[in-house]
Amino acid sequence: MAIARPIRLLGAFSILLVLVVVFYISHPTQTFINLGSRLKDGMTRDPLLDPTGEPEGILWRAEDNDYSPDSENSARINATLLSLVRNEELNDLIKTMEDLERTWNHKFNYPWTFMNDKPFTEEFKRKTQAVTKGKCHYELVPKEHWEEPEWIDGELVKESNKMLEEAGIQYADKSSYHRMCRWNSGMFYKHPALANTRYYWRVEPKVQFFCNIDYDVFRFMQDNNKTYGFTINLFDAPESIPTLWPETERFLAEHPEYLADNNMMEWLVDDKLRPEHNKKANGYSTCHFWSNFEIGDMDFFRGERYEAYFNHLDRAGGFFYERWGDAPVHSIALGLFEDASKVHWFRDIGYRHIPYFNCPNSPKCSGCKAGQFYEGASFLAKEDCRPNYFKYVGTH
Ligand SMILES: Nc1nc2c(ncn2[C@@H]2O[C@H](COP(=O)(O)OP(=O)(O)OP(=O)(O)O)[C@@H](O)[C@H]2O)c(=O)[nH]1
Ligand SMILES: *[C@@H]1O[C@H](CO)[C@@H](O)[C@H](O)[C@H]1NC(C)=O
Ligand SMILES: *[C@@H]1O[C@H](CO)[C@@H](O)[C@H](O)[C@H]1NC(C)=O
Ligand SMILES: [Mg+2]
Repeated sequence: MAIARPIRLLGAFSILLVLVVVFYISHPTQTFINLGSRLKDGMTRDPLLDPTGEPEGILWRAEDNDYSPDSENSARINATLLSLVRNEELNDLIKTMEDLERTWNHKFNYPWTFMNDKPFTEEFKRKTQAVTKGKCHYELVPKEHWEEPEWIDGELVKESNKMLEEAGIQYADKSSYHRMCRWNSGMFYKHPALANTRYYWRVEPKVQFFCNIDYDVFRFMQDNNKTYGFTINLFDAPESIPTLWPETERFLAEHPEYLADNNMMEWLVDDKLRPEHNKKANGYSTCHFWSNFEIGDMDFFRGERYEAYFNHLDRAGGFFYERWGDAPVHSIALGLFEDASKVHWFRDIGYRHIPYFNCPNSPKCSGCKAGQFYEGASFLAKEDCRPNYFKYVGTH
């Protein structure tokens, strides 16, 4: 019996449709990751509620490669876990190290590098090395990387910090906090001990990790040409950075050639989600990658564009006269000078630094609630800048 051509086509189409549906139902993770692009209507629902798997592409696994701790020819690349930390934070650091070793590093045995403006104690060295099979390095931060540069006016710092503190800016009157922010902005990658290292994963004491990660995260960065990976995207306190954006604009006017073609400008200058923030920060949305977590390629920071930008900011003095954080500084630089495709959201890395989370929906995770962004007072919900990031840059 002859079947009319349109009916035959319809039949074929239906079968194809069923196949597609079956494929998507049986591959929920991939389906979601394939949608990893812009959320044009903003974030109507937290993407972390959807099933999250591993990123696409070839992933290096500990079962298939040599990641044994002492191997000379291991599959490890040029990378280290990196922590600026004080001796007094030892116990908090150990808990964090145990988290990261359990979920990831006991499989890959990457080295740890600890940095401090004061010498580490023997107890610190003994107890940290006991947590990992990876090699631990203990480094002193040179004074010239830590202390205020000579052009900073001490009297002016005191006065302006007093005013910031009165305006409610946390840590504004702690000189160590300002130094730490400047060091994380423009100094860490200049430490001689890191001269032969390209990638770093920044780790702070007290942060938590919740999900098993079964691939070499550093290799992932290298293989996919990623410059920077983040977990959490936030608004900043505009009072801590009133002149950061104006200085940035001045720098850009001198160096328009540094602006990347596929940059993240819209995310940096949005004035719709929190107009007051943009106004008080003089044109900057204050949105940033929360830098207590970062996995990065130090070649970016060591490159001409970032170096010139940091030097410009350093001369302007806002690390001390205001309270510029390394988070907005890194974020603005990446947003202006780097191609947006080179920044990666590590949605699969369950992470917490009080009071915020990145907690994916995955059987690999335990100890956090999928899609929970904050813990504590409800005003914290407003600090979430992911809606803008996903809208203007994407969910990749
Ligand atoms: N060695 C050393 N490490 C420091 C100093 N100040 C801060 N750090 C480290 O720098 C990182 C960031 O400091 P935090 O005090 O956690 O700053 P924060 O995350 O903005 O503040 P919290 O919300 O209180 O955690 C942590 O890893 C600290 O251990 C310092 O003066 N010396
Ligand atoms: C490691 O990275 C640094 C900085 O990018 C580079 O100078 C060095 O050649 C690299 N070493 C190896 C073995 O790849
Ligand atoms: C990464 O960059 C190299 C060199 O530019 C290129 O050959 C390679 O295809 C890129 N890989 C990916 C995954 O984009
Ligand atoms: Mg902290």
